[in-house]
Amino acid sequence: MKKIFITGGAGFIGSAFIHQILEESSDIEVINFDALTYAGNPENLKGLDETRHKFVKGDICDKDAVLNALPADAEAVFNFAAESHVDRSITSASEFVTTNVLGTQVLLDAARARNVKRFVHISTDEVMGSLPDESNLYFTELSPLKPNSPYAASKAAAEHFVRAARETFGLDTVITRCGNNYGPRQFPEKLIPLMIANAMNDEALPVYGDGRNVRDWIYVEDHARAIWLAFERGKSGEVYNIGARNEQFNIDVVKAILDLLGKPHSLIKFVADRLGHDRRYAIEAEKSETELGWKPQTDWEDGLRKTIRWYQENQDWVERIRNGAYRDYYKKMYGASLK
Ligand code: NAD
Ligand code: TDX
Repeated sequence: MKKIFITGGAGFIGSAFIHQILEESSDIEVINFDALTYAGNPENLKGLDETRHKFVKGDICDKDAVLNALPADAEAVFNFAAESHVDRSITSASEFVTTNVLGTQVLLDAARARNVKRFVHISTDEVMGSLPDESNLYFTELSPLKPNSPYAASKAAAEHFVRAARETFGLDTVITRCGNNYGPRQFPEKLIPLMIANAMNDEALPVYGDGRNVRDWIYVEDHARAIWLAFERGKSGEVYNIGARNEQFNIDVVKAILDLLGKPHSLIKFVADRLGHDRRYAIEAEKSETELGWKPQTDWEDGLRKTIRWYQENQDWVERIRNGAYRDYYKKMYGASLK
């Protein structure tokens, strides 16, 4: 069995990655190291082949816990663990510095100590800042890092430490930078699941500013596949942008969700804009396509339909979150109570 160490595997993308890896292989064993913060959910791990999935509850900032869980000569560390929500980073940035920066450094040190063969760091397009409205400019791997939110700044800082571990100590590293993911099991604080959950409950859909911000959406399983290929085929020290060439205005995403659910557009409510709100993300993914032989497989309409169906069929999953600490978060964030 080949051992891989995954951090943040109880979250949205990490859990999708583990489901995919275990379904598509027979010789890989996963150690899933996750602190189970508000965003980590053991329900996301249901249905995994338990003989090849070992869950360890732990914080990536805890050096001893990481060293205890990380097997010597593991094939790879895949670092998904992070504080991942921009709005929360605007309210309070310290947790983002701790987990996203310090936690990454702890993992890099542990990977060297355990002689791990490759360190795959999951970063984001947001480290490159914002593109002008409706321009023909795109993020490439050569775009400068210009993070605008505390979240993006912490992810950019983490990338620098990953690079430094390679340049200084020769650790084999690969960084992936993906755009906005959507799909099953995404925590409802993020745009798409928030709008689906609110629409299903006939609640207002809060759209920031003029709704004309652009995000480049990718189905989570396509992202997961690209990460695996970056591990298998990526060149050491390289960065790979991942995107499905699918730019959408936020307002169009929200209207599409309402239409697919058969709900009225009158549920849309324009609210105050996010501070420092990035206008447009758009990814040039040619390097991943040519060097990794990767291509997204899920078309936007199909992906959105599948995603909505998952939330309709898993209302218990959504309701358990909406009835927990998320309820207070929502009230503070949006000044409105969930039903
Ligand atoms: P998520 O918030 O759904 O999950 C994060 C997971 O990390 C949770 O399971 C949480 O319990 C765990 N975690 C948090 N702090 C931890 C700590 N200190 N120690 C151990 N575990 C901890 O996030 P996601 O959307 O799945 O994102 C995963 C990664 O992908 C993140 O690094 C994020 O920056 C990156 N990313 C996300 C997107 C997106 O659209 N969601 C896009 C590009 C990149
Ligand atoms: O209630 C909302 N209303 C709204 O208009 C929310 C939650 C969001 N929005 C807007 C803000 C953004 O323009 O929707 C867009 C998407 O917002 P988020 O889902 O919060 O994602 P974003 O800020 O773009 O960041 C995401 O993509 C990159 C992920 O959360 C990050 O983890 C990832 O790195």
